Amino acid sequence: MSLRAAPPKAPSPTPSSPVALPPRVARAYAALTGLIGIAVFLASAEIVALFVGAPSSPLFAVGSAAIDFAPHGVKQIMVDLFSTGDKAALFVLMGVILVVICALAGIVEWKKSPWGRAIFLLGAALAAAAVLTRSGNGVIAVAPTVVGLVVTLLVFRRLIVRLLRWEASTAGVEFPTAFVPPMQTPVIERRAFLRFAIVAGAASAVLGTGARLINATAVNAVALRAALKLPKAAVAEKAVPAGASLDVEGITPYVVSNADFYRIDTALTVPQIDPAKWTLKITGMVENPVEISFDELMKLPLVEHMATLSCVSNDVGGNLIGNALWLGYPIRDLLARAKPTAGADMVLSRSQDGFSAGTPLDVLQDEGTQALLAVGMNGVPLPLEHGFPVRMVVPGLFGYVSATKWVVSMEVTRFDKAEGYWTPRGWSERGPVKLESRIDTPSNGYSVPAGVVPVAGVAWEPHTGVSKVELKIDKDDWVEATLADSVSADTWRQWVYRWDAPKGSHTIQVRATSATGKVQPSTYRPPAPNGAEGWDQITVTVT
Ligand SMILES: Nc1nc2c(c(=O)[nH]1)N[C@H]1C(S)=C(S)[C@@H](COP(=O)(O)O)O[C@H]1N2
Ligand SMILES: [Mo]
Repeated sequence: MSLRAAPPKAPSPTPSSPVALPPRVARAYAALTGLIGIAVFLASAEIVALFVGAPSSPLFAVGSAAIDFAPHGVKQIMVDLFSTGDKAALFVLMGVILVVICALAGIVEWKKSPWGRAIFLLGAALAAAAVLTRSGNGVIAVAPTVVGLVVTLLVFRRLIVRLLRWEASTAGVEFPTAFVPPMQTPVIERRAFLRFAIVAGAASAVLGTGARLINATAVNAVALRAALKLPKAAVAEKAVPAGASLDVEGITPYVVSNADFYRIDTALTVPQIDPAKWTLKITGMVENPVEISFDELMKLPLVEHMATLSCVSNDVGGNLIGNALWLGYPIRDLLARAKPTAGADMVLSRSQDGFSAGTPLDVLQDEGTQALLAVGMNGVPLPLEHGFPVRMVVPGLFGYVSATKWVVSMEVTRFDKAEGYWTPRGWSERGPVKLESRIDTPSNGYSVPAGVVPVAGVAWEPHTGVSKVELKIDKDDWVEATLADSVSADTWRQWVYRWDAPKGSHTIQVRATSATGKVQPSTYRPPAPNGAEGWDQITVTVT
């Protein structure tokens, strides 16, 4: 018998002790970690959405995208099985799928990092895509999803590392990666994992539910817009003549789709307005202050009017211009109710987000100018970014002095007493749109094969109209392009010149003549303070 005592053995936990971690149990904990991961994601995203706007919530976006994109068959089965509860059933089904995938992500990360995190990354990318497909959501709307993903990846990875350490400690081995603090006993490692899991899970549940409830009750204009049906126009616009659209590749379409329509505003996030709570007040120098609700507006005889809207910042050759079919009520008729008093010469319209525009009163009252308080754009309710639920559109005036989106009030006043948002910022008090023309095709700097090359584009002077478009190719004389038709003088016109292009490098300039005989001036002027002037020009190489 040896006198030397055997070194005391580290007490290895028996399988029944609470710190033991058989692989089956570890796997269950890994799955749980994936569930905590999705809870952290949803909670942090909902919290960020409190600031960015309810429609930016990935939960909302994925839910409503699922309703839009669920294949018809699935929808029908849902309706058949659950009658009116079809949406709830769809969401339960999605929830179950989500739980399974996230639990798997936990197990995958536990077994083969970083593939569990990759699953979260992929899921977040899909959620971001769903957010971006919601009309009204701009790029900033992905912020909740992105922040949610970053927070989730950090918390989720940390949880998995804690679990792996606990596992390693029970096996009496070192956790393979350098991780501070150094490995502790299984009891301490187990506690560290559980404590972190409980805190992350509970905080997500409490804060996420709270933020979700606030977001769910916040005005969600995306959902309200989707539920809105526009009335039929009492006065329809003339049909677009077949000759308004030239068959030329690369030319801007006569009517620009809402998705392609340029957007300019000072709003960081798109205002969320509930039509049921919207009113427009007409105040100031009027005999009869007027207040009209959205419901009242929709019951009025609405007028369809096609008009080209343009931004004063549009440089020569620029694309801050578009043509659309607007549906709305003539502002002139609302002003007639309010009865402006003598001496008033301006209407200062204000938006919910603090923008304002000063529009000449006589333009708004003019019988021949279809200035609209618009609710529709190209047959659908105004997209959120184009002013949902109500905006102004005034043919012939730049947007900054007339086209107030999310409009909530009109104050009848005087130019010497009030000014619109851009006036003190270096832009003119008045902003009639200038006569301009643009070459859409060929693109500047491109090569084209010799032969007949269609040179084409658009020309405009909304409310006056364009009567002629000419091209100057190199030093040759001006040649006249063919003008397409238009619905009225309030819209731009397409034009084309079929050019027999000889080989070599060529410069092409364009100029328009208005319906009143004015020729577009050649001297370049920049957009500030009241709109660019000058001829658009391209250089092409014919090979
Ligand atoms: N509330 C609000 N309305 C606004 C603006 C704005 O910044 N805020 N910009 C104006 C300008 S400068 C233009 S050119 C038009 C652009 O309208 P769109 O974004 O629908 O093309 O909106 C006008 N209405
Ligand atoms: Mo503008």
